[in-house]
Amino acid sequence: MQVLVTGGAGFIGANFVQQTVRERPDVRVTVLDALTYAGDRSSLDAVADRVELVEGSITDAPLVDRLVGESDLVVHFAAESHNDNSLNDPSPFVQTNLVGTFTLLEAVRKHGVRFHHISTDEVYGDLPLDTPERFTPETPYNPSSPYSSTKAGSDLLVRAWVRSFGVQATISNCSNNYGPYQHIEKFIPRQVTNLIDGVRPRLYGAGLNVRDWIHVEDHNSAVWSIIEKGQVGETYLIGADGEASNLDVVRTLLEIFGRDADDFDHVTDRAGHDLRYAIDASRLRTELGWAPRYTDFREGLAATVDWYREHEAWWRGAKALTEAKYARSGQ
Ligand code: NAD
Ligand code: TDX
Repeated sequence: MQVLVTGGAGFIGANFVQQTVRERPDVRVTVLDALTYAGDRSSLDAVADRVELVEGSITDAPLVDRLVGESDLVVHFAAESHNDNSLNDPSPFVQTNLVGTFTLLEAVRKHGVRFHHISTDEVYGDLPLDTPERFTPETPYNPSSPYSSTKAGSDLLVRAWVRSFGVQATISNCSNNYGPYQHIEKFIPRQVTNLIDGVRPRLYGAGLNVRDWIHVEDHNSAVWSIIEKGQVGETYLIGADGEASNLDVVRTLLEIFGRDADDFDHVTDRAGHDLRYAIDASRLRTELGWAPRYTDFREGLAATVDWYREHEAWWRGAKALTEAKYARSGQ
């Protein structure tokens, strides 16, 4: 099987490619990635001899048409993915997340190629802090940020191409991922690399916002379950019952680093900051028989800390620039 992975040099995509090459000798992988600030060729070093990396944009229709025409399956990870960046400049989010997804859909429609669209739980907006309520596939779309609204729009394009044109597509909406190769602009690797540098972690606002954490390998095993066993036209929510407040995550990291529990700073809150995300993944578990492997969040975090300690060369180059960007917004 020939698989085209868009965004395969980014965090989740690179983990997906590495896992796929390791576990599926029958699959040949081509990566299409624009290598933006978030993409890193070296994230595929371990599998470079088994993977073709094409540097280019998913908005480039002739290139997309050619690569899709050579594939049996497209797994679409490529996106502008950071909420804070989308508040500073939404324009690349509209281009990549909306126009890029549209370009891919037109190509899979023309060539009759199976498509899996990677999306986020943020399309559903947020939940109150103190309720047992969780997102389900029936929760109405209600995105808050330029990032999540462009992801919501891309999901709706996929649904329309399934219904109107019979495109063979599935969608997954996953909660917050953590693990190796995540860009250090994101919450967990930002705090981990701060702590490695002896800098105090930075919590937006009071730090009470809740995210539902899943290890990236569990996200990717769920994606393969959906590709192999999911029903075309359907949406699957991916989550591993990993709810934790940002404050809890920072306290756990401080403990792993042997630092005082109050050794952090509160900084300017994010505009429109979603309060809580929580996923009900029972459909994935019952219908497709999927289960996560990383069920101990502290253990997963400790392994992630070790990875960043051992791979300083991978992230060091981006640290000063990333922090300078945050400093400009008081974060
Ligand atoms: P990332 O920012 O780490 O990686 C995105 C990749 O896409 C990069 O390699 C980048 O170079 C590439 N890219 C960007 N614009 C492109 C373009 N125009 N053409 C081709 N490639 C382009 O993002 P991530 O965290 O790995 O997220 C991957 C996908 O998973 C996204 O669709 C995101 O919405 C979704 N998602 C992420 C999370 C999370 O917690 N990180 C959770 C749920 C869903
Ligand atoms: O320094 C920080 N301090 C802080 O308190 C940063 C960078 C973030 N935060 C907070 C904001 C969020 O409540 O931590 C939480 C997580 O922040 P991010 O890592 O930016 O993730 P989030 O905005 O929740 O979105 C992530 O999960 C869903 C991914 O970036 C998205 O791509 C995915 O769709």
